[in-house]
Amino acid sequence: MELNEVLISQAIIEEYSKELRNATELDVAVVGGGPSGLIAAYYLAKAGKKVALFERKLSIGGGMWGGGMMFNKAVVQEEAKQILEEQNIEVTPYAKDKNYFIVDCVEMASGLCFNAKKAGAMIFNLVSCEDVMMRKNVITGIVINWSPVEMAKLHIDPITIGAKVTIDATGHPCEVVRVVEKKMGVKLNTSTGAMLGEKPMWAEVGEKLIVENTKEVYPGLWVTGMAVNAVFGGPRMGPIFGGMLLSGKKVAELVLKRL
Ligand code: 48F
Repeated sequence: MELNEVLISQAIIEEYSKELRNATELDVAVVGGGPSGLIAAYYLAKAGKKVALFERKLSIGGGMWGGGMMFNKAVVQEEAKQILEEQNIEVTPYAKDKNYFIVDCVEMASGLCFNAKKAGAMIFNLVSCEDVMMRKNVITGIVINWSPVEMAKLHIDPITIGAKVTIDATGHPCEVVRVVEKKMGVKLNTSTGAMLGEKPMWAEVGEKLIVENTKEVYPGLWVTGMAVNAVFGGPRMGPIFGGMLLSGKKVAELVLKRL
């Protein structure tokens, strides 16, 4: 068979366009492809919901690849290890204390990405969420553009994705919630109505609060992962990833009840 380069180009353009067109009306738009966003997308897609995940970077995985200070191993605690095992990702007890489990970051990042896709989530890399779509008192979707457009500061209008639910899984910068607070000037579902900001390192408290505060932060907008602690004033926790996984699972369960 003689390979036809034009046909290859046509196949790519047509198939990508078809998928993006399909993603313009979603049950759930997940912004951010770190551990929490991937886990949320996995459980929602597995439950049959129409889900797409949008990630700014070329690679999916967020803060997983680099572990702690580039030592690419991470720790998870007992409560979260089953989430990884369910996805066939190996966790091994740490010799000095069997309550700490070690996971290889490359296996975790690639495994979570693979399984979210296999569960049926659409995944778009190199796409940034720059805004939300609003109706009276509710978020009804997200506004996206190519990340290179954002990086080059090109004057190009974005396009819009409709979603019954939007999940902010953007990690430390909690970018979607930030846009809502800044541009809509509304009260969020926090103790003061405002974003409270992330606190310094305290793993135990951070891991607890991240799960507790995983919730709807404004009608139509939910928050998971490190964005939770940034919005609700919880501490950071460093390279222990159990809270991220548990938060991603919790947001999926809460959203499923709502949908
Ligand atoms: O930062 P990230 O991994 O978020 P997470 O799921 O997990 C946090 C941990 O990795 C780590 C930690 C563990 O203790 O604290 O930091 O909460 O992944 C967030 C992803 O969102 C992307 C960003 O590139 C990253 O891959 N992202 C951020 N803003 C946008 C975005 C945006 N506006 N549009 C699209 N993607």
